[in-house]
Amino acid sequence: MVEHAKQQLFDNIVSGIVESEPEMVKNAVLQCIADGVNAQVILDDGLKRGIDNLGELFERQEVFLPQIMFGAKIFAEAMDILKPHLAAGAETQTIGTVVIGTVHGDLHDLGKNIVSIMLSVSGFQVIDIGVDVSTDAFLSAVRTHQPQILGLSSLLTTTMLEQRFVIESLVEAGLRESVRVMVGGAPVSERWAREIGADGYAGDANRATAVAKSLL
Ligand code: B1M
Repeated sequence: MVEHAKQQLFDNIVSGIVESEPEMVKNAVLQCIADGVNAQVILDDGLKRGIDNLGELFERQEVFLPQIMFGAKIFAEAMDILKPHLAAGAETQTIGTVVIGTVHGDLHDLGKNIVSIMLSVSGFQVIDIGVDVSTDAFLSAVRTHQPQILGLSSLLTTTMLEQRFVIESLVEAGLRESVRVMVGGAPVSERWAREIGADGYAGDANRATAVAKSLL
């Protein structure tokens, strides 16, 4: 496919997310797939760029919450189209179980969902327990599913603190030795992960897969 035509499709995806035009995004994603563009590239150069642009506009108060919510919906719908293509060539053998969720007080799930998809594609059984997950619910999921890895996602500087709380609660419940904890999300860093006693940190979904494998 000609480079400038591909770039035009990525630009349509970005504009469609920023300008609340779901059909523009859907058509551009489908066209990219039909043209054989790699699903991961569509995600990175189209969808993620679009939602990041929207976030920057929000920060500058040039768009407001309803536009972000609509952009997130468009993103999620496009992910439904991309998911089978990301999963093409997926591992069929299960290499471990991951329980993953977004911490209490936090409703952001686009990134967590991508991490879940990439972990599944890499052979993990993923038990996604959703958003705004209480510490008790994380502990209960660890008891029930006995995963090798517990994944805690957080997108807000305020809810990052919940990651620490979950780890402390695992210790108090006598469960800490039974599970490795991986943390992630935009405000989270390697340093924060070390500070709260997590076993691993990943800055993006591909890294999350590599880190999860290293934690097994
Ligand atoms: Co909100 N939001 N939001 N938001 N939102 C941010 C995060 C913000 C940075 C926007 C901004 O001001 N620029 C800001 C946070 C500021 C801060 O804390 N420092 C913010 C705010 C303030 C808020 C509200 C408080 C706004 C309000 O109400 N006034 C509110 C909070 C609601 C709540 O959670 N209680 C809110 C609400 C929302 C929506 C609901 C409208 C929507 C979320 C919809 C949804 O997720 N279903 C939303 C969105 C979409 C965003 C932005 C624009 C995009 C986030 C996103 O999905 N990115 C965001 C700005 C931004 O980040 N550019 C923003 C795409 C996604 C693929 O990336 O999530 O980073 P990300 O995931 C990556 C990595 O972080 C990593 O891998 C993923 C894939 O590569 N990763 C992990 C994620 N989890 C991981 C876990 C791992 C490992 C890696 O291991 C377990």
